[in-house]
Amino acid sequence: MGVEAHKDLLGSIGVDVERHAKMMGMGLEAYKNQFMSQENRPKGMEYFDWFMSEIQGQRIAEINQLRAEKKPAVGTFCIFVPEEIVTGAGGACYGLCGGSPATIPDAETELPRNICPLIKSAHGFKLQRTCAYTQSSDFIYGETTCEAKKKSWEILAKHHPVHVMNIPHMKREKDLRMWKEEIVEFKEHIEEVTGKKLSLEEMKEGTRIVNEKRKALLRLDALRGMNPDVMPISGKDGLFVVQMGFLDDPVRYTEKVNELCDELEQRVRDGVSVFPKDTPRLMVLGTPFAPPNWKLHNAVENTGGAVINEESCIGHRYFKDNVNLDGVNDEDTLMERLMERYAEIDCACFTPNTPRIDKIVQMYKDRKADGVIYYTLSFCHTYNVEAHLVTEALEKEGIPCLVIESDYSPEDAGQIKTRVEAFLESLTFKKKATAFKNK
Ligand code: BJ8
Repeated sequence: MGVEAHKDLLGSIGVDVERHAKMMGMGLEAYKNQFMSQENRPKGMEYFDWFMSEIQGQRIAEINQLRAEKKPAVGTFCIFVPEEIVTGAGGACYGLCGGSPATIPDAETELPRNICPLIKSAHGFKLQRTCAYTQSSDFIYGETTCEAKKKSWEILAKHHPVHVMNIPHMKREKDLRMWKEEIVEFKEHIEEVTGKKLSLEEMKEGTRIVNEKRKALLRLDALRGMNPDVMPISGKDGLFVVQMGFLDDPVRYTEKVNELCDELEQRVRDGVSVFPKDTPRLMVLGTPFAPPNWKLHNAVENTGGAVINEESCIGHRYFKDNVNLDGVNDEDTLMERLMERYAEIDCACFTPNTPRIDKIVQMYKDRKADGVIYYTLSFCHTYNVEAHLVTEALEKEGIPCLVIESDYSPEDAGQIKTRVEAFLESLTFKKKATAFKNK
């Protein structure tokens, strides 16, 4: 079916249909070349290939059907948004387009050039009206995580309703109290949109649904990275599955991720790996990879490496913690538990953020990885500055690390490839030397 079949709907929600169709055509072509050409892909990826073909078609129709039933549709740019509440209200909470360089020139008519590409790309999608998710949302839920985002909401609000959540930058008692109030306020805002009070049971059900989704993703993460001898799925496919988790219906998505994991478990039992033995296995740390930002994964996996995990918000940081529902019998306790879960997020916007550093070292050891790439988007000051402390800790542990700062333009793809190639060579050499020493 695809976008063509939903042209009228797209037009009715204000999408620039012609420009949108052109962009989607390019996106699907890129997906075909970069993903569907991989050999020995798990059969379970067929669902995600289908979802990609309907990403701005059937899924948009589903979201707009929910809106017609007075259910909320909330667009986000950050994992701090309590999606459990939107899900509990029967609505859709999804990530908005923000990973393409094609919308940046438009954004630069309103925003400065020297800010993070994610913010500019997302802003440009709104100005161009080429993200059907943005066009479908009742409101965009912004947060005060970084300086550039915080200020850009004021400009974005001229074009689309925006509701901003105040995220503290420290995790002291008083900060957490304020955070809980923000979650309560978010719930009240959802009630305003739907014109209906949310019951405790509905919110608990929304929480159960999202917990299950995160559990499935944690399962996928373990299958990707915990067995050094068998890597049953490529890093690119692994990343793509996680990316789609921010758009798909959570119940259907969880079912499909679990089906894929069943197949991957079988592959592990049968020793079916998509990479040759001794392929250097890398963890990637840092800022989120919004689709179609596949540049780094392509660079690694086209030059003989494998990405086994993303320590990122489109990755492990998103699904590492769940909401504890044990003994939750009233709304106040639920709000407290939500706050506790969200406060576990170790985004670099917090100071101090030492748990993130300890976690990275532990993850590396658990996965018996060969090296890490610390990846930041250009002008992301929080992750760029935090790189110093992370690389210092990695060095102390003797963990090989390559730092890459990049934006969405294709111009540095060649340079990144060369640097990744050299890094992989050094890891292969180290592996051989260790094997020789242990003989
Ligand atoms: S919880 S990482 S999703 S804020 S990359 S826009 S921080 S300048 S995306 Fe993020 Fe939430 Fe944190 Fe995760 Fe700013 Fe940095 Fe750009 Fe960023």
